[in-house]
Amino acid sequence: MGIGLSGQRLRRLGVVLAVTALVVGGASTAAAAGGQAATRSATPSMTNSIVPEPAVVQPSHQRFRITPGTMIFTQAGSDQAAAIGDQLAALLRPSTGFELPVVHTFFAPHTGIALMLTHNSKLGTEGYTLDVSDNSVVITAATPNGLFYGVQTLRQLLPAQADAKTRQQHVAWTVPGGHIADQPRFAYRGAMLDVSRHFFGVPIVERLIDEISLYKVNFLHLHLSDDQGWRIAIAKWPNLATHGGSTEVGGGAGGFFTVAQYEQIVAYARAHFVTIVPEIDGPGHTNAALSSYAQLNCDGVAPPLYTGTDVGFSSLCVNSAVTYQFLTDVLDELAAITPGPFVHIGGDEAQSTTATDYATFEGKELPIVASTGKRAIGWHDVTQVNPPTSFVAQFWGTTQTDPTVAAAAARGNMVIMSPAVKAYLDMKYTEATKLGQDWAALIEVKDAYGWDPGNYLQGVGEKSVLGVEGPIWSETLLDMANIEYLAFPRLPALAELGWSPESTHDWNSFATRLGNQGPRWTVRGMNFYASPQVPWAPGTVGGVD
Ligand code: TNX
Repeated sequence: MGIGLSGQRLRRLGVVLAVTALVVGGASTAAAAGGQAATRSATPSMTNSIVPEPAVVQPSHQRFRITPGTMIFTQAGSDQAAAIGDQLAALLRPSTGFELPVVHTFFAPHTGIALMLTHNSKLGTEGYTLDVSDNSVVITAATPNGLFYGVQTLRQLLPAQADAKTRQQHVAWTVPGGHIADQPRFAYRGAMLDVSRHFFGVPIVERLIDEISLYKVNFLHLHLSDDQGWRIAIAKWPNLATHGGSTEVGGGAGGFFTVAQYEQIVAYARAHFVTIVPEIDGPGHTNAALSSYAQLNCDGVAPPLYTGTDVGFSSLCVNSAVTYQFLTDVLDELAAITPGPFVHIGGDEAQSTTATDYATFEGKELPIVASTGKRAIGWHDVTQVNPPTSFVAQFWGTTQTDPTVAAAAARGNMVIMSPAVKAYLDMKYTEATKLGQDWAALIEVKDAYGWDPGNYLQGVGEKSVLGVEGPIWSETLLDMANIEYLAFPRLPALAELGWSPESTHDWNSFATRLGNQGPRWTVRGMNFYASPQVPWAPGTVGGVD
């Protein structure tokens, strides 16, 4: 299981490139015939390159050029601002070959690139401004989060080669001029990785954090337990990881995160302004735990490990005290290594638990989560039990009406929107796609983009929506190339729905801006689906399924 593309894949890419070029040409022609053509272009401008689309963009005719003498200035007294400056320098030094010293300063200088903290509360906790003139690039924000997002926008305004790991010759490192004022529509913009069905280690999770944070995604939900595998070491219940983590779908070796590895992920995420949301699923999706400890089963018999892909066959023993001791121990240990505010309790597809038992179980688990100081998120199934209003429901349904979720929203519960027919990143793009599943829908890029999270589920309006999340379930996914193929380009589409004002949503604009991500992904060595719906910019090499 490698994090890059295998040699065989790279050889196949040559063929795919030729095919992609044909397909893309055809798509552009078809779009042009409709008079609504999204355009192909390679030179970044403030209007054709940024995903998610900023709230306010005012291009100018000026332009800044990064040269061997350019310096990066960061707000004096802020370690986080300094760290963001260092990240930018570390990204650009290999490709430009420039020194790019990072210097701390109290006031934005007249030349160079400056990352400045201000007290301007209009920018909110994640907003920023970006001003590019002939002489300088100035990013201001009220928080380091905003500075980080300003830098992600700046990266997208640079030529794609900026992301290269080796020195690029004959590139003018030009940033198009203008003014951007930006802040997110929703506070929660998430991705989920299922490390249970197939286990993915620290390098893959870190690479995914790199890729999602470029699109201002700020939460990564890790699905740490399911029937096929338990993926986090718990000191008081060690067999969970050593036995329950010892296989995966298809019978591979599986694996689990040690506490140190989990903490490494949390720290890496934090440096990219991503908050980890750990999930321990229950009462269903628990075969790996049941197999690890006989006393968690009502009949006292541990079932064998499971490597198939069925759902709905397992349940913790609801009327047994040891179940709640187990949950208390697990959630205490997990909360202690999770700095973020949320813990996800699953709660989906509990077909092997009666409705009464389900209510009993959730009624006992929710206070246990509260006792750890964390706020519970769960799949929307949990709204059946009238959870307290602090509970956040993650909607994964296939319809646009769900009276139980609407009633919860009316009571004050917030909702994360992950409708399976739009936001499930493990759904196939088309019937021809090999990876992924199709139980909810086939989801092409235009479908993934074409909905409004604040006006989708009846009775769940903008004010009840905490944000969006794209789950990457991994029944069919073996490596990073597989993950990337399903997440890109649909995750950037979802990121835009989560960040950009509804008034900016426009397929043709998005398709053009998305098409300009293609060369960046190619330079980064990412795998992705070169959808024929998108006018990929020259330099895009599509990936393989
Ligand atoms: C449904 S969505 C599930 C998961 C599967 C996924 C596959 C949800 C809360 N449960 O157990 O992995 O479908 O698409």
